[in-house]
Amino acid sequence: PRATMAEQHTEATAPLPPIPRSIHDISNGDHILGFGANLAEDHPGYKDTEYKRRRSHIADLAKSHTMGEPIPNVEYSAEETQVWGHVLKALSDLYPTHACKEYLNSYPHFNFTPDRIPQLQELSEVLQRTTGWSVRPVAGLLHPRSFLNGLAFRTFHSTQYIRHGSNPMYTPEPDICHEILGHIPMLADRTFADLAYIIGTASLGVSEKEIWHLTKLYWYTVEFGTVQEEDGVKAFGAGLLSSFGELKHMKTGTDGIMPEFMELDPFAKLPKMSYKDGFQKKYFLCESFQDAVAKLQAYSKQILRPEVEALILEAKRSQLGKML
Ligand code: HBI
Ligand code: FE
Repeated sequence: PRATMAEQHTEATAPLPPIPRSIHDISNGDHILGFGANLAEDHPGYKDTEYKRRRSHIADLAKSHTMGEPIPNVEYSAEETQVWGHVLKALSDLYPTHACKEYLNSYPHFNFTPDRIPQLQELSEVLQRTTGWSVRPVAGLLHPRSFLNGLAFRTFHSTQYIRHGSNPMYTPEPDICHEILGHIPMLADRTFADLAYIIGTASLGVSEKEIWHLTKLYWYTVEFGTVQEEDGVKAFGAGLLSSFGELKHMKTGTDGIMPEFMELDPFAKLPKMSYKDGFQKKYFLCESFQDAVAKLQAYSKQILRPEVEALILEAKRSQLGKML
């Protein structure tokens, strides 16, 4: 097939996409990738019509939400709550020894209990009080550009459905256990929230190639980041904090093989991400969040468009206004 005019542009000459000015410029419904409600054959819920119906119902709720309005509650069933309880109990045994200090500090703000799945609205309210972040419901895996752009407006797009009950310790995609236990407590920490915000602002209006690099930076920090503490390596990435198996793998390895820990260099070419084939083989190890923030800031400075820099300054000024 003949290339269209647009396709003939090289990466260098392709026009950059428009810069979103507010969260309202970012759609939470147009760009759902991955499973959505149409589960693939290898998804644990593939053959379960009832589960699929439930998924579409929750997806429709998310699509109907308007930013600024309360997030609709989901009435979770006893079976769904049981899955949550199972995951919470297993993970909370590991947190004291495997999770970073910042996570352990924020965790009590949320009063998680095994007998009730928290509602996104109440979690969003806690974040608003602690770091000024908000949660926005989304139907599934959001396009990386929209997802990263959301972080620039201190908004975390969160799924609201739960994994299939046949295998409570496994999910091939983000679900409410991953979002609530992995991401939300970290976003209540100021320095971590800054780290996510920096990746977000760096993503505004940049090329596809840059989005891909930022996706990897996000993956190796927000999803699978580790940090050195006095008594060992601790997890801060949500992919770790929401996976019983992977948390143990990070600390003690699997079948006698320890994962590798590497220093984060945002300017370097980053290793390929592995989604499906088991645990990560390499983790990035940060000296501290402050150090990771400084590194990401240096990188972001190099790629920020001048219009975005102006936008950030403006946002800082209006925030300062609010605090004074
Ligand atoms: N969408 N709903 C949702 N949740 C995520 O955690 C998520 C996403 N889209 C992309 C994404 N994460 C990352 O893998 C990066 O592409 C930013
Ligand atoms: Fe995630």
